[in-house]
Amino acid sequence: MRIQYVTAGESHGKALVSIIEGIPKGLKLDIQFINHELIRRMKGFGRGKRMQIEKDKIEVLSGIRGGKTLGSPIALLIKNKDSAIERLHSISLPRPGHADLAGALKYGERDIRNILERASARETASRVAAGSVCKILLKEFCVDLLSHVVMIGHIESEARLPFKKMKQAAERSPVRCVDKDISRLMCLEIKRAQSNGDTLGGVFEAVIKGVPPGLGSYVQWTRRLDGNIARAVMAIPGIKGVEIGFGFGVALQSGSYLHDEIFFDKKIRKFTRKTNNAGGIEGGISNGEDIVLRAAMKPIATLKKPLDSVNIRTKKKTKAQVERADVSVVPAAGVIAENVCAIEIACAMTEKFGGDSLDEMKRNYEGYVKEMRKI
Ligand code: EPS
Repeated sequence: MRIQYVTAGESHGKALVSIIEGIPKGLKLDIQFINHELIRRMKGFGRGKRMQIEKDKIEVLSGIRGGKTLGSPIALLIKNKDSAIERLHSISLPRPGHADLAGALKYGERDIRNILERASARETASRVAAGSVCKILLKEFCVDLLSHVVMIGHIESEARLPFKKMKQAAERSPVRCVDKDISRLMCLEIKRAQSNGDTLGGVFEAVIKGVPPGLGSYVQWTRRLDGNIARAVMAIPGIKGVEIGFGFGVALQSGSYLHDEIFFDKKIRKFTRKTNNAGGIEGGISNGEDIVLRAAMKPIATLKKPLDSVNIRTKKKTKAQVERADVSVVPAAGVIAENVCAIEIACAMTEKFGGDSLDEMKRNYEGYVKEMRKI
């Protein structure tokens, strides 16, 4: 059985909820770790006032006894402090770039409030809660994930470090950029956008380490690991492009340059590569190298200097709605991507190694690794 999850909750409703099914029995859930992931999502220079109001933390509603999973669905609750949904004013001025107009047309809605409450990126807190449960499962199999910001506006960082160092350096930076000087420039760029009543997008990179070869499959398009990862990352609000490995750059390279040549290390009895342009996935299957992806995020659609729009009730020309909002959320998007990727990898792991309990899953995993060595 694959892991499945759903989320519920409006941005200013009582709470956000995640229900996750398919996590094996016997996994020790570190609640502090889950809460820490939620706080990581709230951080980043460029965040707005809402993040000063909330202090996201989970309450476990089901699926756990004595600190360990029962194998039953896990329900997690995050209470909203700003939960005034019933008292909030109605909205009729759609923001270009937001779900406002398309959502109003789709649901036959004249109050955009009823659209934006669920379309808000606040929902991603529930995805991070579900993702962090999957991160805990992946830790049992030595799979680890990181994200770092490589571009905000026009400011770009080309710095790449070994996994552990990159993870630590991203955590220290206010914009999750591993280059200190570029970090400072990114903060200045965000300040400049803020003083102009504007917003900024950017690019983050995520790296997944320790993924065994053989996750995902080419036998059915729905099982391709790259397809599932790209879908999960593209489904983060504001994401407009996802690249795996060399990404769009592959179109410019010849095959002889691009493809990662195969070697065999007799000592450790392992196939090795000197390059990883494939980004760890070939034929829709993990190949044992790090999975590397990047995603481009558009600037936030709520502008202090609003763009032209049309009042959906009167049809008169107007300026778009001005709301409390963030200036840039690229660092947070990276953290969300880590967590949704953790869900996809955990899905593929449970698909391959199955098992109702963690012990059973581990036995299956170890057996597979042993057999793989014989090839
Ligand atoms: C968010 C909470 C929201 C926004 C942001 C993400 O809070 P509020 O709307 O009350 O200020 O800060 O939402 C958006 C970027 C969006 O486009 O809706 C959060 O928890 O991440």
